[in-house]
Amino acid sequence: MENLDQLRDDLLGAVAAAEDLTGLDTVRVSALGRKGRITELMKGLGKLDPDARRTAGQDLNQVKTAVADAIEARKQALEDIALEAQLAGDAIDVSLPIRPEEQGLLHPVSQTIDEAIAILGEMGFAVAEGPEIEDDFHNFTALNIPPEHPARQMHDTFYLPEAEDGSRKVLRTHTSPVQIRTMESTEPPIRIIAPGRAYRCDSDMTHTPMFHQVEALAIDKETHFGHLKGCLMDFCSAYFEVDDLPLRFRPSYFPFTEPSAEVDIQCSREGGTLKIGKGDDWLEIGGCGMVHPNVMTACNIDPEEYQGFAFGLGIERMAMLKYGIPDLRTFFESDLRWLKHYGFLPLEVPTLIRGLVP
Ligand code: 2NL
Repeated sequence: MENLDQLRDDLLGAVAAAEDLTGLDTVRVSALGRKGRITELMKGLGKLDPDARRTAGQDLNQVKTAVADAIEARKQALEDIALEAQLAGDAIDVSLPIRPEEQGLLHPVSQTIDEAIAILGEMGFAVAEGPEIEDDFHNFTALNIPPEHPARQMHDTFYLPEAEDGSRKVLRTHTSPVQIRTMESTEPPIRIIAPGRAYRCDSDMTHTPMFHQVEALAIDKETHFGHLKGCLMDFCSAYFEVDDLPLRFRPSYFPFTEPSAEVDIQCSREGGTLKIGKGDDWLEIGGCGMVHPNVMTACNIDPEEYQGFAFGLGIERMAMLKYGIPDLRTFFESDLRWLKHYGFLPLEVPTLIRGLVP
């Protein structure tokens, strides 16, 4: 058993030299496996006489334990190294710049509503909101549009299924019911705007079944048509970014205002390009008037004590005119190329520099 020292040194050297777990296992099998060198020597012990067997057995066991311990220690070390390497590979470098992210853009309708709110907000109007599914009273009756009034047919109303009491709710055909609700619940003075969606069963080149309006309402003891004119003039100059933009008020009819007018802005169509504020042409942008006494009464406001003005503008039309969008129907096709072209960065509010700073 002289060569036991040699055998131990050999095996311990091989264990130390193993560079990975597979290599280490090969060493283990060659030493302690079924045909390993130590195992073979163990088998040979039986041929020795008892005294020699005892000493040789003890010596061999020491070698076996030393080799097994060395394998276990090396295995631990190799596993630690492997874990370290994996952790180093998986590490997140928080100093790396982020991957470029898709930047969403604001739809021109949202941008135009934001601009209208900013301008009219600066003039003292608060934003009011209300349901898009309305009852007949708030959408029609309170607005001086009684049953059988021709304006009901004109409105191309979307009706919801009939309720048990025979009443039918509607998709609001304008944002006016928001103002009706405010008048019902608020003591004048009132200064509100109602931007939002409206619905009419109408679809062609210049109409979509869902569209957007912003309406304004001002009620006080001495509110008069001069206030309405001044308000619309200031709004249009700020929105279209044209100083002293000429406006024209054309007599018209709405059931909810008296007198009523349509509002035109001056423009030129020379050479096929539209220029706002120049030339001798006119372009309609909305309607307005003094709130009809019947509307006041329907909302429990005494028309002998208070009077007010209202106006309504079409958002899509305002956006098309300012941003040169030729076709209304493209607004709601959800074409990402269109939105990339006409969309706005979320914090871009170009008109406000001129509109809000005198
Ligand atoms: C248009 C015309 C208009 C109103 C809307 C209104 C609301 C109440 C009372 C009285 Cl609660 N009037 N709104 C008044 C005149 C015209 O809109 O052509 N819009 C695009």
